[in-house]
Amino acid sequence: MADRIVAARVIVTSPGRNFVTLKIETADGLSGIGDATLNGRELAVAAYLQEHLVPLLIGRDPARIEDTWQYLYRGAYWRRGPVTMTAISAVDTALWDIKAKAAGMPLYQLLGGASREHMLCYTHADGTTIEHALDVVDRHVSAGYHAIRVQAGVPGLQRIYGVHAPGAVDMDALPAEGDWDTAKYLRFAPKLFEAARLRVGEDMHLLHDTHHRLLPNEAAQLGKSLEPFNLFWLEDVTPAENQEALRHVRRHTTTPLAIGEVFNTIWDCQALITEQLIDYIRTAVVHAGGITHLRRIADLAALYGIRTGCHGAADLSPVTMAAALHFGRAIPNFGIQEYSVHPNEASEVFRWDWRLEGGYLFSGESPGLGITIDEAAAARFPYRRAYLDVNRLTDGTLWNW
Ligand code: KDG
Ligand code: MG
Repeated sequence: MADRIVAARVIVTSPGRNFVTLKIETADGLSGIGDATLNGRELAVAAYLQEHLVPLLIGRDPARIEDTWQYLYRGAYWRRGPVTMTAISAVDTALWDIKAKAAGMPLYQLLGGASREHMLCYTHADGTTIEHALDVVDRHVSAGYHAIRVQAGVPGLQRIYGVHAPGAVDMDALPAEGDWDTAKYLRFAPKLFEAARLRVGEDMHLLHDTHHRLLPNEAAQLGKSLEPFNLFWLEDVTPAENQEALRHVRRHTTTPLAIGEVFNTIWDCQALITEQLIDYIRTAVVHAGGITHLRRIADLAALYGIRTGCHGAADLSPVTMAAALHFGRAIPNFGIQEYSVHPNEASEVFRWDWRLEGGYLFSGESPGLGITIDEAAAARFPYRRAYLDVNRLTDGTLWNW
């Protein structure tokens, strides 16, 4: 008789920052976990899972991953959206974990086996000034990284997300407000990258994130002005609810473009991919429907010479990183993996077998995803509300963050 799901639990914990994890257990005594963290809206996904998906999971055959995905996606009637898709991602990831454990294989083997032994990754160098950012760059170079995302404070602006409070998560506070002036930024960014390129030489990969703050023509100007500094990619130059906006950017610059950390489904990037408007797709296991749906996106991207660059900020839990590394190891069109160190306390709650070595990420070899959650340790770090920032133009207009 086929195995059955007998229990599914939502674990909300805050070891340095909030993480939501779904754990599924089977009658055969196997268990699997999936990340369900939607930064700043964590409890919405926890409730969606607890109230709506857990009752549907009990009694299902854990081996029927595709059928379960379709059941939860089509069966909701209300398609797509970050809350729904993050919840589906958690179920999907946990079921792949179980299937790989049942097979006695690390997940990448089930996905077709290794296409590579290690994954190129990039980490963040954030500074309040160019010199400050370059000091952080120097530290990353010494640590062996081959690719670095560089962000710096723009003179005249008081508070820019990720730059003026690097690494800090302000628990229990209302959203912090950043300020933004596009003209100042467009004048400043080439200076930052001229200095960064001079500092690191030709071989180091440099990346930059514009965090959706530009209009399409401003994005085109930025791409053009950064061409002399040979960026690996320029990320989220403009919001992409309107995918066609990227046509204008693409026509005017050869700087490689990456987009997609906020996308939830293949439909969000269909035109970007099929019209070859981007070079890297940033969708992540946790927010874009799990391994099952991310593979569909990556396969479509592969047809058009577009590679992956999965979102990997520290608010995506170590469970997502484990899944991303098995995924990245197997697919033919892996590009790069974002890597941001998790808070120290996270390693008290999660134990994983992936590792960083010599500036590359390695997936583990234990069966499944290679990560477990210690529920007693998780209980020592109760949830605390924490919002993402908001952003305003200097005249007070609420702007893209
Ligand atoms: O929760 C939002 C963060 O993950 C995001 O702001 C980080 O832009 C980001 C990136 O590229 O890692
Ligand atoms: Mg980003």
